[in-house]
Amino acid sequence: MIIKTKKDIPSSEITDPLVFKNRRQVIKGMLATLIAGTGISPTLANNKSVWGDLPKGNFSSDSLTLTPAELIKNYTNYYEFSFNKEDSTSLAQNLITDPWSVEISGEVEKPGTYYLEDILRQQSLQEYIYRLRCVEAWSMVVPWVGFSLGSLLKMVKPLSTAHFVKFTAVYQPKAMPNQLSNTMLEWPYIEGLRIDEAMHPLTILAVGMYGDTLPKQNGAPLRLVVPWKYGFKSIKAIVKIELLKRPPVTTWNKFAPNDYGFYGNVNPTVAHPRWSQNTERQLGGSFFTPRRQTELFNGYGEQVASMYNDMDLRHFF
Ligand SMILES: Nc1nc2c(c(=O)[nH]1)N[C@H]1C(S)=C(S)[C@@H](COP(=O)(O)O)O[C@H]1N2
Ligand SMILES: [Mo]
Repeated sequence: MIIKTKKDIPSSEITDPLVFKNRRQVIKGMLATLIAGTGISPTLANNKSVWGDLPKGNFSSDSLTLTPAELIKNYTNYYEFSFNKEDSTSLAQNLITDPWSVEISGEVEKPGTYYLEDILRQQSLQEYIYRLRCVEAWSMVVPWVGFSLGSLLKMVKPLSTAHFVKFTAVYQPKAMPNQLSNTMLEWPYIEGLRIDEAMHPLTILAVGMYGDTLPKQNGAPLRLVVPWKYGFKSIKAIVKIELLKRPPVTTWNKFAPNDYGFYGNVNPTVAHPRWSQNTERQLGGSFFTPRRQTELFNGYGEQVASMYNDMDLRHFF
C-alpha cells in the first residue's frame, strides 16, 4: 500500500500538526528539489514564472505567454464566496486550509482519508503551463504546479466498476457566505469526469501556481485542472474524490443542463444560449490585443480527441 490511511501508520509516522503550518515550505521544498535537479537557478525573469526556463514536462508548450500572476489572482470565479470576480480574492482569505484531508472512496480497493501532506509525499510535483478557457469566453495561461490525478488514483486502485469520478469541494459556510445566502446553486460545489478523462495524463491536481502554493482564491490547497474543458470543470478546494459506477450529478449541469454540459469540452462551434463560444478575450492583453480564436478542446485535441470518437461534436460540448 503506497498511501497509508491513518490507522495503518505507526504514530511516529503520522503527519505532525506542525507540518500543516509548513505546507508552503513543504511544497516550495519539493519545487526547490526540482530546480536543483536541473541546475537552473530560480530567478524571476520578465513575465516568466520562477520555473520559466525549466523543462516543462511533456505537455506544456513554450509558445504560450503566461498571464501575469496579479491578474490570475484578482480575477477569479469562486461562487461560494461571490459572483463578483474582484471580491472573491479578499473573501477567500477566510477559508481555513490547515489541516486538509481528502476522502477517497467508492469503487476502489483502498479507500481512505488522506492528509494532503501524506498525498504530496507520494507524488512528484511538476509545472504544467495550461490555457484555461472559461465558459464566459475569457481565457488565460497559467503555470500550475501539481501532479497527475491518474497517478493518485492508481495508488488507491480503482476497480473495473469505476466508470466516473466525482469531486466535492469544501463546505465551510462560516467562511463561504454564498453557501448560506445563495440558493441558486447547490452546495457544496460538485464536478465530475469520466474515468478515462480522469486518468488522462493532461489531467492534474494543482497545489501551486507560479512556483508557489495556490492562492486561496485560486483553489487552495488542492484543485482540479482539466485544460481541454471549460473552467467550471476545474473544481477548487477538493475534499472528496469518489469513484462511481454512474455519472455524478454536477453543480452547473444540474442548474442549467443546456448551458453547462456534463462534458464541458471547449468547443467553438457550440454556442452558449446567450453568447458565441467562437472567440475568447485573453486576459492580460492590451486594448489592441485581438480576441483569440477558440480551439476545439482548447487546443489539446491531439492529445484528447480520441476519447470522444463516438460523439458528434457539432452539437455537443
Ligand atoms: N469550488 C469551486 N470551484 C470552481 C469554481 C467555483 O465557483 N467554486 N469556479 C469554476 C470556474 S467557472 C472557473 S472559470 C475556474 C476559475 O479558476 P480561477 O478563478 O483560478 O481562474 O474555477 C472553477 N472552479
Ligand atoms: Mo468559468
